[in-house]
Amino acid sequence: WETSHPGKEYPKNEDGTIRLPNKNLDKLESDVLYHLGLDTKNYDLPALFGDVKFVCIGGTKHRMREFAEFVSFNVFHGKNMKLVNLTKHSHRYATYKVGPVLSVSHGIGIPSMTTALQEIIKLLHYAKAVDPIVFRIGTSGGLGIPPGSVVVSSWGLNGYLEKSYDIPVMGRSLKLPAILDKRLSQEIYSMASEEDEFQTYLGGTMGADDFYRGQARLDGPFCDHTEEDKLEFLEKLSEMGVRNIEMEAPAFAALTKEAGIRGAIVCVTLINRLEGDQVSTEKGTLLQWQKRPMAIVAKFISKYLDSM
Ligand code: R2B
Ligand code: URA
Repeated sequence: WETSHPGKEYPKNEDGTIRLPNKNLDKLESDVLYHLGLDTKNYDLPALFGDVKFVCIGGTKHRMREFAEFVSFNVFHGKNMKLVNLTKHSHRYATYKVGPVLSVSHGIGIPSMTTALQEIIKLLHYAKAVDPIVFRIGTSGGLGIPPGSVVVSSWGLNGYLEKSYDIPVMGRSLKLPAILDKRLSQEIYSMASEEDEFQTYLGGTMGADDFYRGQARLDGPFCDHTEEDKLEFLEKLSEMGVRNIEMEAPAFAALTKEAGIRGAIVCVTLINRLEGDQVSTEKGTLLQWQKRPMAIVAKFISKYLDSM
């Protein structure tokens, strides 16, 4: 059984702060952002996070610390260097703040990412941050493009090949559209330059709920399809305009849209899935490639701040 609910989008307040329509929140004496290790009673969230303009989320704690360092050096020229993990005692996600930029890890897959993202949305609301933009920087498997390429997502596709994020709620499926902010994705795509040593593409991103079978891999512990089935499926995705496969895109697209927040996904591809399944590129190269989405987002942030 599937019940479709039209995806609602909640406009921001006139001053650009985030409006949350959930009236139950008004009844709380204090709100605990459990996985971020923050709450509205013991922390002055407007003082701590009220100046946030950009939130960048990504899978690993290590990468998000690197992004904070990258922004510190490249956007703020080494100022604001002392990096402290602000959510250390939650033992879940790592959060770093460099001026108006927040860098937060989200783990692997939709449930882990949406737990972090929903608490970030509440945090931005309580902090009264004005017109914040949220990015996901990540890794992915590419479709027919050279490994090391960057994909800026225009939409997310779920495992059933629908451009939606489907979440079971009380025994029914809630369906939210997974379309990303078109202007923002194009602005980010336009950051790519001929001098880059890699190609950047704009296209659809499939977010699978599994790394192995869910991405048609043949190298998991279980496999019930053939190589021909896999290639046929990946070709079909390509024809639909999908450029890469990762594990969070539809949910990220849907929740940022629902909150009325501009959001973008920028991923590097670690492998061409038409040529294989194993991510076997040398570690140092993989780490270098992961800097590519960082560089693009940092360039966007610099440009944005210069124009303010
Ligand atoms: C990309 O990489 C991770 C799996 O290796 C997952 O979080 C994703 O979306
Ligand atoms: N992350 C994924 O989810 N899939 C890949 O193929 C590579 C990274």
